[in-house]
Amino acid sequence: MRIKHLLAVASMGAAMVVAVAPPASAATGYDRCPSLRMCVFTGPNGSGAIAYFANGDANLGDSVGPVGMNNDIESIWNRSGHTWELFDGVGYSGTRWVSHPYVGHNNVIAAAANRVSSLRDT
Ligand SMILES: [Ca+2]
Repeated sequence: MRIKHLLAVASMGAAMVVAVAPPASAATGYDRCPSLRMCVFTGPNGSGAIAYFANGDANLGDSVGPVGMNNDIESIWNRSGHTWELFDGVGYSGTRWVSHPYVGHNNVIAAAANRVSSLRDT
């Protein structure tokens, strides 16, 4: 029983490390964003936690895909090469904002800050 408990804790600890560990390059800020991805950050100017997407996420509040980003996106870098849509509702609903490619990284507009709940490649 004791062994089982320790294994469960160790496993959870390992998963948490994977989720928050920076890349091996120890990049910071916007530089953490891989090419060909849509990157979103919980803080302004590429600070805070990062999540990145190839296709999108219909619900940032569920456990499918990155977690901890729902209503918590303050800056983005669209390196996907495509136009993306961001929404304040889940399932691509509600107020819609558009992110164009090739414009560099930036803070989201004030009206969208900490309000995005779904996003997708168009
Ligand atoms: Ca999700």
